[in-house]
Amino acid sequence: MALDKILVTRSSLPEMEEYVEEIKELWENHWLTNMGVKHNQLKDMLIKYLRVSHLEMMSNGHMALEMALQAMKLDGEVITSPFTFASTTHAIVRNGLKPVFCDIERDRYTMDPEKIEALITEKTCAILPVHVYGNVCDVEAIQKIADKHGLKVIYDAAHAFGETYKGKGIGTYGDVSMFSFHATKVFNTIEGGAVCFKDAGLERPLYELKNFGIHNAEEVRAIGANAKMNEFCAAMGICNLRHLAEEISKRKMVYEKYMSELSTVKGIKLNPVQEDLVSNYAYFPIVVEDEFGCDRDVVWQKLAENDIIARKYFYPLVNEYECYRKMHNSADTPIAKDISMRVLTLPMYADLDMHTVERICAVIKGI
Ligand code: T4K
Repeated sequence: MALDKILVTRSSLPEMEEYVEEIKELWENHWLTNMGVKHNQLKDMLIKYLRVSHLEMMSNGHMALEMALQAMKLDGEVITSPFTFASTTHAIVRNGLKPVFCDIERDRYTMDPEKIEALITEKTCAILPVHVYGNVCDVEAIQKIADKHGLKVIYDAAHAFGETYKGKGIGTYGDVSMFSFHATKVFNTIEGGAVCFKDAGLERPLYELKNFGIHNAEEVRAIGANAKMNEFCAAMGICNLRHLAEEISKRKMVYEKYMSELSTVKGIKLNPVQEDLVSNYAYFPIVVEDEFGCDRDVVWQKLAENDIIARKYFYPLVNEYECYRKMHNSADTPIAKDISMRVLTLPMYADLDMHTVERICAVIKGI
């Protein structure tokens, strides 16, 4: 991709000198992975930052979700959203579980709690909703349903790092939450992720599962994977976490600029921050409504002609993927289907300058 293009996001990086300083120690101790000093330091920092009781770091968000589902020893059907990245559903299926797709709410793009109960069968073991774009699911309604039916709740919080809802860290809702620290996320460790959980009993299984299920030098108790975060990634996380508050406040300025530029454009639906949410401004989605006069793909094309590469997160829906469409029908999730045809996420990152935001909005207004 040419560097002069404006891409949907751009990784945050610390000053190079800061990172070099942070990794110097690794040349002294030659300990590069397998839960070293940086890994443990970042873990402690994250527990405080996210205001959670338990957390295990992983090599990426996807493995965090896979390991969490395995550690919970779930069996049967999992109610989830098709309006997400491939990872969410793949983690379910790769654990031998069956995804059951629930439609989303039109305004916040997260699982519609009113549609969950109709999907519950005697095989349902869990609900796995997604905090899409950093919009928080209706956590209270979902918990009520889970409690009533004895189901676990696992949140895909890949987009929601650092958010608080009603004064509580977002990772404290449900039984488990997964965060992604991928290069494209608000907080990155290059590749990385974490799982936060309430049940202290999951700590040891998660620690062992991410290290091949090794219990001790002579005993392997479970069929684990290799999902350890290495020391270079953890060091990047330590540096990036120091600057995160500033990064999020810059994102907020970008968000406010977009809102003021686009709020008067008829047919462009914006995504206001929910009440009681301290947002991380992860993404800037717009929904192109009929009133705009042309469809989402035209908007995407016009932006691309101007070297602005917006992305259709999330199109197609997961239940339309080649690997799932024989078993699932996107007509069963009509709102998710409709939004996936209309949504566009505009460039959003801390260093996006106001002049570029104006230029992006001018292209949209010009259509
Ligand atoms: N659940 C949800 C809801 C998720 O959105 C994701 C990941 C996961 C689970 C899984 O978490 P991880 O296992 O990834 O930790 C990107 C990311 O690769 C993916 O992490 C993310 N969601 C997804 C929404 O977006 P692509 O295929 O769109 O990435 P790509 O390579 O096209 O990059 C998008 C833009 O980001 C580029 O145009 C420029 C920028 N970029 C990219 C990279 C790789 C950078 O600035 N630096 C970089 O190093 O999936």
